Amino acid sequence: MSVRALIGLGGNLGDVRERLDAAIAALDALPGIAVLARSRLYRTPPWGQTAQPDFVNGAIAIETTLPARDLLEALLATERAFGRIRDGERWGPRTLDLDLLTYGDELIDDERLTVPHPRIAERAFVLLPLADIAADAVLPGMGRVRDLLGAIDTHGCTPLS
Ligand code: X6L
Ligand code: MG
Ligand code: MG
Repeated sequence: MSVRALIGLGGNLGDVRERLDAAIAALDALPGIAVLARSRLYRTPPWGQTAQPDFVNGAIAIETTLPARDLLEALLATERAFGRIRDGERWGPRTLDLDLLTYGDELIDDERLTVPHPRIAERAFVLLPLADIAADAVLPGMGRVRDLLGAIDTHGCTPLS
């Protein structure tokens, strides 16, 4: 039994492009995860805490045999392997952020995990890369990626060459 999941990637410290390439390869190498597609990478202005460097963001589609909770743990372990330090600063700069956006068509909402990620529909830095690989995907309870993207402002977000 395998499930298709969508994962958002980002970072804004050091050589993010190189790190995202390496992180995607590391995820693909894990037992139970196969990368199906990857988006372009985008330079995006920082949201939330705006006094920090621009981000590089992307997205991947994977096929996985891992339960959602195990997949989340694999993402967090990969963040740590690529230098992510969670020091309590909520929206601060980071080397690598891996967000579980969707897990099949499941709706999950517990203390560890909320899927689909509740803020996808507002965020150009998530929807732009998602539209590269899953424009026709319907995010459970939210709508089609293409339609969500059409409803927001994407200015300031540009594909890396
Ligand atoms: C008001 C208050 C408006 C808070 C927005 C938005 C907070 C996004 C946090 C917000 C608010 C976030 C990334 C980022 C972060 C990223 C870009 C977050 C968590 N992560 N900006 N800011 N890319 N461009 O991956 O998403 S911090
Ligand atoms: Mg994030
Ligand atoms: Mg995160």
